[in-house]
Amino acid sequence: MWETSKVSSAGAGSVVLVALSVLSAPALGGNEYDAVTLFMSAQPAFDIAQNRPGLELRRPAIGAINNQGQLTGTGDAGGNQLAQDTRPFFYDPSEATTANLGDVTGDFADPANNSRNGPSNGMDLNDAGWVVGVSSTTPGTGTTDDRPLLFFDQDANHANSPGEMHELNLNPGATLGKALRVNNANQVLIDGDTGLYRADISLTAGVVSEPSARSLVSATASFPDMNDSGEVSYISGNAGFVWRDLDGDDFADANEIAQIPFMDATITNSTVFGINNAGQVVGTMRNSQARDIGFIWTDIDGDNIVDWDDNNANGFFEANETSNEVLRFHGDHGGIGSTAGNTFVFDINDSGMAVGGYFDSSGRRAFVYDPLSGMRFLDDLIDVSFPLDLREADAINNLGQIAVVGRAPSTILDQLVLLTPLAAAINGDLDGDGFVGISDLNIVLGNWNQNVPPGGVLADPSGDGFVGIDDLNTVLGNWNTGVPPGSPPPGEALGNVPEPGSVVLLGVGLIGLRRRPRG
Ligand SMILES: [Ca+2]
Ligand SMILES: [Ca+2]
Ligand SMILES: [Ca+2]
Ligand SMILES: [Ca+2]
Repeated sequence: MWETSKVSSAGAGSVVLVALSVLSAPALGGNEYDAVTLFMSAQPAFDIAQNRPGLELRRPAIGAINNQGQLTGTGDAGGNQLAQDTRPFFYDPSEATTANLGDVTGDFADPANNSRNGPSNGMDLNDAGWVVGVSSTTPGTGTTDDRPLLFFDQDANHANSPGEMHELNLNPGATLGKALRVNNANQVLIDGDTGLYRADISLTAGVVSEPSARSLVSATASFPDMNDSGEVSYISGNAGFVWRDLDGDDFADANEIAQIPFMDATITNSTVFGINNAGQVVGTMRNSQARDIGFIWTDIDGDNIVDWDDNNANGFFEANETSNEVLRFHGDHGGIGSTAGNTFVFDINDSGMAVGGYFDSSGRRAFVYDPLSGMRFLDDLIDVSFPLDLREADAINNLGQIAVVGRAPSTILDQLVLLTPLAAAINGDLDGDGFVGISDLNIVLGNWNQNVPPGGVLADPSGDGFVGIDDLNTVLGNWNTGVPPGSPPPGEALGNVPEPGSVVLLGVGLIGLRRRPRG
């Protein structure tokens, strides 16, 4: 129930109060995500015309989803999991199609061809739809023929048309390479036998150009991620690192590299899997029982150092020590609260929603974490009739869409599943009941003038962490959108739909009032 004092403190809500004083708190819960398996989605017309083999979408291998809902990862052209049948896929939601991107030599892994090239993979894509990955260029095994690829659907036919697949240059001194990440500043992370480099790429009218200079991130690295500021997280040896170019010289100075602390002196292992545009980093730390403990690090004081209370001053961040910068999952955190099992956090979006997998002796479960609701298993947030178990969540975008690995019970066949938040289906439908109305307005008012965790869809449709005029206008601007709960079946007359009345007038009148306090 909203409180009069909260709304009044906004200075502009007194009219709203009168109109809504009898409203009750909304009912929440039920399904939060629409789940769709993309395992065998349709091919684009172009691929069909070219007789290209379709791809089955098995585990996307830390694949990626962008803010258009496009996906990339690795598909299987043969259905029997042979290495030479794997090719990058490009899922485009505008036609719900999955394209076989082939490799840089134009080999699309036709199972009837006995000399098809080795495995190629899609690794990442940015919001413009640039796909990066690795292309094997010969039928041989091994990595010596690996080359970095860049694909862009220039003609918007959802498929790899002639001229759209590009081979990128290798790193300085390198004989092989793979493109692992791309950001919205057109930077690409390329790994090879001389290290992990950050490269600036331009793609104009189908032509790629690359400056010769690249920034060496690390001589050895795996599983890197990169945000739009060019900050890079990566694993090297048994430790996780973050490079932030604090002096902006495109050079990884020693003082710019943060190491994720180990949790224990006897089991020295920490990993990182992702970094978002707020600079938050996710991964795992390992404790003295060799359990992987997922974490989110937020560098609150901006010194690029993981700060914690090292009570015994031994340089290890042990389970009984605390930090206001590091959130750790289970054991010492009020999430699932298990005392066994391992938690891997694989990705985090820009509003701090993180996804990953919880693994123990009884199996694997995909989870989502958000600051409002904590850590929850995704199986519990979808329709109970969905036939697959959700085993691992690999990627999340800023719309809250999640790429998940699913598997039917008693099988070993991994399948790519896309989860889309139901609440986001209609802008302003905060409680996810498919209709924008009084209950949604009440959620905004109930949190009026409050700072809430960024991205908490329950009370902040604008996603900036503060509930105010923008959020009110989002609800009012979509008023009456959708189907009111309890409506008669189609064809029958609709009952009375509540109108916001004077609230609408107030909202319209306040659209120009954008200044907002922040906490
Ligand atoms: Ca195309
Ligand atoms: Ca620097
Ligand atoms: Ca710090
Ligand atoms: Ca310690």
